[in-house]
Amino acid sequence: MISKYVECSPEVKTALEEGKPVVALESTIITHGMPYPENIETAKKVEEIIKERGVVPATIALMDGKIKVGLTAEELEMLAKADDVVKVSRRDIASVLAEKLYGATTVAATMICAEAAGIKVFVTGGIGGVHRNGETTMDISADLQELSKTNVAVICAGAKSILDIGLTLEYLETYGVPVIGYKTNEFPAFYTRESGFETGLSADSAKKIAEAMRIKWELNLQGGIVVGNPVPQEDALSKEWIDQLITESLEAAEQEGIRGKDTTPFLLDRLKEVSQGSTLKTNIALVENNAKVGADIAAAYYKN
Ligand code: PSU
Ligand code: MN
Repeated sequence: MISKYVECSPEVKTALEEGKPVVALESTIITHGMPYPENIETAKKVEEIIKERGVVPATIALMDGKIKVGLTAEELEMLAKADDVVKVSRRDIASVLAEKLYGATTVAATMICAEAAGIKVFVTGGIGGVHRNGETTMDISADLQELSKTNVAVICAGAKSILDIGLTLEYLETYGVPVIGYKTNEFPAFYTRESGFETGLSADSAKKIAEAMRIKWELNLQGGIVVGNPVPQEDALSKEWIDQLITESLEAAEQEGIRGKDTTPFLLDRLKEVSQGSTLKTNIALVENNAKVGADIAAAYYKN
């Protein structure tokens, strides 16, 4: 039944059939996370990095009533330029397919589509989480619930401090989601290597993470794994500076009445403006770094 809606590119299909490593990539980062043309340049670069490591990249989006797994260069370009693409989380998938709209998948939706296609590793920039004051607004990304039920490992640079990182980690702990620091014990905060919060778990190699994935799922411990891979030191921003910009941007969002699914894209765009592009540069660097680690994890997982 599921395969009726999933359309894999020929490269992805062959790799999956032959048991070769594949890495899923999300599309919201392209449509709502970065401006054109940096979005398309990054999307292509990330695919290149993964291919260089002998792994097949599979960018995921909804088009023509299908879940497309592995996009052509034309499809990527179209998504990167379009301004009418729907940001799709779990709740939106069925309606966007029914209406045959263009849909960009968030972390939650990409996990669902990757699992439907049989992909176990997914690389992104940062995960959604509990927003600041989430305990009263109840703005908690559906990414967190998804991580508790869908068996895909998500390689990210942590979560931004536009979120409440402490509450995000508490939520993940409650739902039994392993958060593993890659070569660190501290959960990274996207633009910075530090967040002030420990992961509780850490791994020193892609092989160890691949082993943890295998054991978790062999034990039928349902759900995903978060791998927190800190941004390289040379690309990290100063914590004091970015914290200040984030505080100002959150105030601007409040004043402009930005809510719900528009919040994250609004904050990303504003941060890019007020930092004169520094946040975008760091965002690109960390996604590329995640692609390297994610490809290594996929290669190790499929070798077992
Ligand atoms: N964080 C980023 N860039 C992004 C996102 C998060 O640094 O593009 C996107 C991801 O697709 C993530 C989504 O799944 O935002 C979370 O949105 P929300 O908070 O509305 O659940
Ligand atoms: Mn939200």
